[in-house]
Amino acid sequence: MRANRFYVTTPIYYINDVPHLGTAYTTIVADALARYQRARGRDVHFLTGTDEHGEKVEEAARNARLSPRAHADRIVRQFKETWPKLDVASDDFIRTTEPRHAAFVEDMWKRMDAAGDIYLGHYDGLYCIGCEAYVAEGELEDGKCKAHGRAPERRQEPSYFFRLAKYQQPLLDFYRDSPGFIRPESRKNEVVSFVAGGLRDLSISRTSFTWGIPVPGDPAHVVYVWVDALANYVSALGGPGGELYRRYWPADVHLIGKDILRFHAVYWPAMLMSAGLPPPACVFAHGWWSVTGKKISKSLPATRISPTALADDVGVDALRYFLLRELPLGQDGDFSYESLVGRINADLANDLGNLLSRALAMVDEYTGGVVPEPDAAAATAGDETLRILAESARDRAAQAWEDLAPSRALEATWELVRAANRYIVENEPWTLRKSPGKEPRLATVLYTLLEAVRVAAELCAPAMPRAAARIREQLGLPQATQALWPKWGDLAAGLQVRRGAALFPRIDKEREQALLAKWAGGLSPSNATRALQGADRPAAGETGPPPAAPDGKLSYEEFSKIDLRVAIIVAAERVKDADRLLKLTVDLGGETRQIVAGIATSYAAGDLVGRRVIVVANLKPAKIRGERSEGMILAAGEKDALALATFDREVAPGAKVK
Ligand code: ME8
Repeated sequence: MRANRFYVTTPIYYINDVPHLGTAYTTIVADALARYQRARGRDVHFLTGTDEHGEKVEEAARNARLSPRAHADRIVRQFKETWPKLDVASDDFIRTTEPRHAAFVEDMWKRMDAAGDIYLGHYDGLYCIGCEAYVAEGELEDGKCKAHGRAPERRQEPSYFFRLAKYQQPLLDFYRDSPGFIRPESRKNEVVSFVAGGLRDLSISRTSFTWGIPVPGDPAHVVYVWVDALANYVSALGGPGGELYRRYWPADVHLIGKDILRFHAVYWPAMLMSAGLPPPACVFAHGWWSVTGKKISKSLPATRISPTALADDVGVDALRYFLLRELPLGQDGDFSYESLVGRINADLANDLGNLLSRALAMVDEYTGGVVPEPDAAAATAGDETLRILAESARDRAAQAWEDLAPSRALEATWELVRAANRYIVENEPWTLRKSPGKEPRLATVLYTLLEAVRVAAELCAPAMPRAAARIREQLGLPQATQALWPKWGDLAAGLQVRRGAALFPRIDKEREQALLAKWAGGLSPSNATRALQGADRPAAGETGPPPAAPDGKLSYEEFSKIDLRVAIIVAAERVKDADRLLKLTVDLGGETRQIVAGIATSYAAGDLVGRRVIVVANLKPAKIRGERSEGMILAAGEKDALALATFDREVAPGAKVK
């Protein structure tokens, strides 16, 4: 990377299809890389766009009964609308039908021609429109293209050729001298052996259709769509004479899928060498997503996941987190809804969401919501351990983002999130709060905890910009115009924190079922909507729970369905305008919940904090006086003299009551 500059690109997508999970993946990864680099204060340029010429697009327009231009405008609008909905913030969007693009394609052609690398010949071969490339007989399976499942057509046409063969040795030398050019490393060998096996000159013009950029000096030909498309990375910078070109070229990363590696790692650097322009620093080919085991394809509706619809169902942050975290960049992966829900519940609701709500609930309750001043005299080795871990997580995350390994960056981030959750349990702020003279220690613990939350939020920001912004806001921090890579200790005491709704609500069984049914297309819209809204009564005609046994006795199996857990009350307050109700925040080990309990006439709010109680943890959430209640606390006795069920020795929060 040139000092302080970072230029990252996605492929420009064909407009024979709308954005889907695969194209969204590449674009979200590129966006996260750009956000990380911006957070490091670098001058970032992030480019995406659309590849609008060629036979494939001409064919798609014909099928849609539109002119290629009208078809292009229609699909391009969908791309331009989709990316911001996924919080993709590119600096530019290039369309190959723009004049600025054609200008550079012509310039590049002339440069290659001037280098003596273009000649007129005749092509006779098999052409796959899906690939927009000639294919060799040996690459076919049962006479069909392996990638597109269609038989290529025999084409005989006059064609201009690029002297690719001449660049065999220069390319091999370049790969040797620029070891970081093809990544991941595992993909490099396949390219090197392809080139070492011998290169044939490349056909770079077509006469069989007209939807393209005319060849300079011979308008009977249009420029081959791949030559046209690859040029976008430079045309978008205004070509070699442009200010942006001087600032950003060569690109730091062309992020692509493995399907188009050969075009980027062989043809593109050879064309640039011929045109006298430097090649990009790195082409990174990521892996392939399948959907529940199947290739994403127009003919398989179940694989046609709309990324924006999915983001509407689970939240943009959750979708982005999942895609970045689930699959190490470079590897193939299978998308399944169950694993999406699993990650949301485990990593986002349980780990990060709970960390935030636990921390804010305690600060709200114990210090009136003010970030306390830590007291160096009250610090312990445990605080220091958390600081060291936070700094190491930050540095490992940075290294991982630099290495183009988002999944590893998030793994490091989560080490901090989990350590911060453990820090709460180890330091028991609710006990400190009730111990006279422990105020300085309580202040130090709460400060350290909030600082860990803040650092974790900043580390999450490249992947989940909304969650990071929300955490900043709840911590009372000003919204940075630009995310900043965090430094431990920067959190100012005195800020006013603000509690709020769950950052990532847990997807409970019922909602999960509803979502799964919706995604499988199995729910009627009314039932799906009802279930998605979390309605708790079965609809008319639906079967309810099985009737109780006639003698009223439960089987052990039925009893064991009740999930009783040990919880510690970490905060309690009265519910406005309700004499009997207290709103409790309880710590269930890895999880914080809000429970509304009718015990206000038996207990004062302040006496409850720190108590261990028994919670029915799998009770359906309910709204009581407008407050969400996610469980029930066990108690016995008359209504004004209730006694809470508790324990006669210490048990860890979250432990099962049997
Ligand atoms: O190839 N898994 O455009 P394209 C992961 N216009 N990534 C996927 C994917 C999947 N299942 N499906 C698609 C083109 N992608 C040319 C590019 S660039 C100068 C010209 C992503 O619309 C992946 O990045 O077919 C792949 O390389 C790209 O979409 C192909 O997009």
